Amino acid sequence: MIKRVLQVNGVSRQVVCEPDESLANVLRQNLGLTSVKIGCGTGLCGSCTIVKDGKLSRCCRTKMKTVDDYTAITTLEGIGFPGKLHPVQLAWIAYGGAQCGFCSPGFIVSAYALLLEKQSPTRQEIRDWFEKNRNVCRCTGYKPLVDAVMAAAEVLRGEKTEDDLLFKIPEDGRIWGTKYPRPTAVAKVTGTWDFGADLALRLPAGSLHCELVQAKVSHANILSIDTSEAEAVPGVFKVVTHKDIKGKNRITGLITFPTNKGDGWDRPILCDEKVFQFGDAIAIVCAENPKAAKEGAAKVKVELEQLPEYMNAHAAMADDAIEIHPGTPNVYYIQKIAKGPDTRPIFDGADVVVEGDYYTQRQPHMPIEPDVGFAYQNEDGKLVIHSKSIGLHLHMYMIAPGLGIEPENMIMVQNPTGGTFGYKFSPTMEALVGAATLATGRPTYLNYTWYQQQTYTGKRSPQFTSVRMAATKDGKLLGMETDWTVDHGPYSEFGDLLTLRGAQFIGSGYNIPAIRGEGRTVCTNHCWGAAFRGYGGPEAEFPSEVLMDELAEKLGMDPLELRYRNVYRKGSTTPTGQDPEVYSLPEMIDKLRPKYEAARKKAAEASTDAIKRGVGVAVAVYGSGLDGPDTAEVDAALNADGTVTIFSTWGDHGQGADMGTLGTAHEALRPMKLTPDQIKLVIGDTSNAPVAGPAGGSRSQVMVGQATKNACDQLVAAMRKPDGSFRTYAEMVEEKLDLLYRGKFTAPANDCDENGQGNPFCCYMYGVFMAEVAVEVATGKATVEKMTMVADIGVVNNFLVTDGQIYGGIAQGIGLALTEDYEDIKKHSNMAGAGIPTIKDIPDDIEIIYVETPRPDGPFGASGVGEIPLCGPHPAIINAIYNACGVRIKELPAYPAKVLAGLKG
Ligand code: MCN
Ligand code: FES
Ligand code: FES
Repeated sequence: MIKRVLQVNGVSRQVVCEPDESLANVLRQNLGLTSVKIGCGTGLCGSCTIVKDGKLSRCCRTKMKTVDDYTAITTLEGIGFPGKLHPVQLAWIAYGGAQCGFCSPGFIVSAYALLLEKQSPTRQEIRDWFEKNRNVCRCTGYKPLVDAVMAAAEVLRGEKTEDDLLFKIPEDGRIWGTKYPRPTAVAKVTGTWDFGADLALRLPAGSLHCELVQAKVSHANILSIDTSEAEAVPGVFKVVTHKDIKGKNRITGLITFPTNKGDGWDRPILCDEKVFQFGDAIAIVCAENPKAAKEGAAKVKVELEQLPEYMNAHAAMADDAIEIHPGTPNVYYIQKIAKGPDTRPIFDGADVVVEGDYYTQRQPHMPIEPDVGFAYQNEDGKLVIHSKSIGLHLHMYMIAPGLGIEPENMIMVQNPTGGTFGYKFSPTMEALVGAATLATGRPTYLNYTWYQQQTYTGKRSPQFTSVRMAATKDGKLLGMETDWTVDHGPYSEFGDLLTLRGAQFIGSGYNIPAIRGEGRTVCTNHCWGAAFRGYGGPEAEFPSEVLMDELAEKLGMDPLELRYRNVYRKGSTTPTGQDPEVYSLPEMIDKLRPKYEAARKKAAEASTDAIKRGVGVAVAVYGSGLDGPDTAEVDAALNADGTVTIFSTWGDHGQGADMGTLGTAHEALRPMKLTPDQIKLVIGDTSNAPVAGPAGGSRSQVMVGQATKNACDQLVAAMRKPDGSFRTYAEMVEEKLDLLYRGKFTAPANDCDENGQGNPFCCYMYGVFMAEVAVEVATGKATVEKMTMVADIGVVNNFLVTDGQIYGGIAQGIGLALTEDYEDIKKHSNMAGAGIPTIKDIPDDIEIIYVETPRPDGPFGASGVGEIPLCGPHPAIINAIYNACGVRIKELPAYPAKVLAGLKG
């Protein structure tokens, strides 16, 4: 142990710690300064940024033995706090800089240091600073952060006042359709929004630290597991294996369709007979401290018989491949599409036919906050599990039989969450901490390292897609044939539903009268397929949107014009045969056209021999909802002081369930003339709120929004007196009127049939994307210089949120196009290796044009937004690369080496 005296935020603080402990952990654990967040833990993300002796430092990498006595340290707590915010914090709120908020403390400290050094930085200097100091954000697309620093600098220079940064409620009192800041913003910009690892520091004494014993191979039989040496390590309380699990020891994958050849019970909580993928959990070492847990985990002996590893769909489909789950074929689900007449005669008679093969990769979600959770038994003996779950009730039903506990004896709570982008549509560690607590009788806590986050949570499923299109010579689409193969990894979880997305969204946006095709879900030994923002949309729309450009070229037609001729108009139907709910695509393309012409002219003028520039477009459509009659419930209660509380399980990835709920409830409660702070939010606890459904499929604003509105409408109706005035709380009690109302909504939609035909969604989101790209001829490196999105997401609840959703989604689309992958388990296991976009990868110039077409089935006309911005950037970028330099990339990501090979070849 060593002792140090540190000058922290202007005061002397003494600490005693291990010499090898990190400064980040000491600030967090010994001094309670939890604004210092630990994301990557390896110096790559900047979430632990502090000022140390006048310089920025990523203190997760700093060992205490290298820190001198009296080192001066400034953390976010020393810069501003609730009630006295620094201008940078105020600006972060005003510009929507904190979505999930996990990166915010590190960024704000970094921006604070920049503004001490430079009073009037340019936008480029701010970008260079964040790049140099490795501040990485996965939510915001960076532009709002640069906006915030510029505004804070103006305040610090006296050109603007702090008051200028505060949101002013309009005179009519309405916050719907404004930039009202999200209610969690102050906590997020002050580092007081407690994420799972922060909450875990305050678990009671006696809580156990968990460390996983994980597979280091991708496919094997387990011959034996020996825990004896591990259990002898001082401090180890128990090593939990499959033998300790009282239930089925399986997480159900909730098979959606009867034609699925699996039964869904394929994912072990703790491996018993087999290892199915790298990182699979085999045992949990529960110990009094993290060190003992780690030491114990290293001593668990697992004897394995290695089996052939099928690391992609083609390998698993080979004739000699063994069944990964014995008894279930590796190709376990087939989805057909058959719309309109037979396509064969159409293709035979068409003026033009084009076809191509495409691949979208295993995109990693890369939240900055690694997975974290804890469990305990409450005073009623119920098992309470806290995690990053964005589908609390769903996860409860998926893990309860495996744990051997009735759902009514469980409570699920969502901790403040540092981004998920869909990976938390899957249970990850919920069943692990649940099993550990049931086996030990103690509270248990598990915090993945970022390496574990990357190697042992689900990813976007890679997809191989072939598409053929037939058209007349004037560009009218006549028919389409498709074939797609989804590599879903070893676990079936929602794999059939994902494969259905190929039927629903390949070629979506266009009226294609005849479609035939088949998709299949394949079990492999690479990382399991989880939902990822867009869930099948980016995979489906990449092939058809690149092929549309190939068709345009063959026809000698402008690609935007080809799209314009074919997009949905009255009388058109979607690939599933549904009438679109609105027909805004022609108007959206009209809005883009002048910008497109200007961009093409600019690109032509700015191209040189060394740097080629090009412009690419893409259309994208995605549904808001789970398929069919999607349902949500929300409660609204009148409080004694006249305020209203909303009880909801709208899951919050960081997108803004808080603002979504507040904006919708405030609008619905407007007759009562409540101010926003008179609406209290209780979100994310199954013990006090009904089933809102998971926050996936960009469904929440529509489904949960409608249920919220319905609950509020009922309350308002109950409070309204015959003369139009409203009952007080006392009058409601006196008249024995209910004080709590349960709002419900069921989408007017139906499931697709075996041919992929039906009306699966009541609301869709539409996007038209334009990418302006520069390609460096010497290296093949493509840089996106500007992105434009025309978005129809219905009527907007909150523009600060939807702008942020669009910037952030576009940034992930750029990553999908150019840099991101999780193929090589070694190389892609850290943020940099896996290609997370840093600020230099994302243009500062991102333009959003809204076309707000009210949706008949959305609350106050709203549709969803979350996923659409990630459904179109990648084909637009790939089309732009082709238009710049003539290289058509059909397998993502478009690494420089691939483009260079194309340039040379
Ligand atoms: N919204 C709005 N007006 C509209 C539509 C939506 O103001 N017309 C707001 C909503 O109030 C909500 C947000 O936009 O705050 C997203 O709403 P919606 O599209 O309904 O999506 P969900 O709330 O169901 O969120 C899920 C969606 C998905 S599926 C993924 S994945 C995702 C995403 O949103 N992951 C995210 N956005 C993310 N953003 C962040 N920062 N982090 C993630 O992990
Ligand atoms: Fe320290 Fe990522 S840089 S946690
Ligand atoms: Fe930056 Fe979520 S707000 S990572």
